[in-house]
Amino acid sequence: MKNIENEIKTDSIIFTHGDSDGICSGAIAKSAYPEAHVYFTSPVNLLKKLDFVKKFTNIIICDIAIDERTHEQLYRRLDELAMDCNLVYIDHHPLPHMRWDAEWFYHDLSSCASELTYRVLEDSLSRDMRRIAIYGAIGDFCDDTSLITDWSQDWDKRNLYFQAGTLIQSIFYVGRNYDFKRYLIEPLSNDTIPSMIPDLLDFAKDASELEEKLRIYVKAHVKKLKNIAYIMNANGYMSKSAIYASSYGGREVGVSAEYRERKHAYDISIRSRGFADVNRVVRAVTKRLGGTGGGHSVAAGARVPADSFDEFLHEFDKAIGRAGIEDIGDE
Ligand SMILES: [Mn+2]
Repeated sequence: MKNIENEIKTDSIIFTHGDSDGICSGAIAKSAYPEAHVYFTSPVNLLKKLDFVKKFTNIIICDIAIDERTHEQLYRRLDELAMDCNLVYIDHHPLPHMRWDAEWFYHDLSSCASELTYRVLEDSLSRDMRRIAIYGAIGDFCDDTSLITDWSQDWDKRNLYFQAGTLIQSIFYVGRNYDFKRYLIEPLSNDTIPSMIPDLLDFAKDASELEEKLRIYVKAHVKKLKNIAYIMNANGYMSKSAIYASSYGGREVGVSAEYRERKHAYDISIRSRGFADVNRVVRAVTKRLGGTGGGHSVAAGARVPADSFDEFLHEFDKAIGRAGIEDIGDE
């Protein structure tokens, strides 16, 4: 990524997130701009990457949340780029106390980025690309919108779920292997079914076996507070162990935490059944305790210094209790 200008010979670029919704959004964008190069990035790195971007005709950004600390600089940079290129920024994450009324900014909290990308670029897409949007929606738990429900009826749902599951499980399996994720974008952008993409069935099978071991581990070791259930150092897919913590702990909110020695901090994944807006709650609690956190209302993440972790758990538990009753009104 450092030599982005030297590397890239085309005039279209796509930045997207490395999870299943981001990969599907990227594939849909690439179907509209087949010559585009695809890069994976994150909210904190987007601005840096945009500094390398100069002479592009099309810049498409999908599924990257707006970073709270740099949103003003980011807006200025994007608006500058939009003056001489076709810029499209598509996102569905909650916004940090700002509104961007720019014509290049497409934002909707109620659907996944893949659905939004299809809607924004629809005129350049085959109608069949809707099923890639459906895979992304299933991956992001956003498959109950009216459009996704409607589009799903054009397919045999049973095979659709099989294909979405194959894709999503293998994306878990490859973790941070961004080269593999980039490789995936091409066949998906041509609407190749995931089960026909080499390696995906094996990866999905292996991921599912690892998940099954994880589920059994969480079932045996989950701990409970009043409003949350949590699992420590499950050493596996964190978002999945948070779901199983909620299930086997019998609480509305599940938390999975793993100690990171190099950072002397805990990485945390949180899943809610909808009882409380965990994005709001975790932002408020981590702000008080010196960590960072955020995400969506039903799925969020955080990083908390190791010395504050116990306090975090108890404060978060209390705040979830309050948030379930009333809006806690942070910030
Ligand atoms: Mn997403």
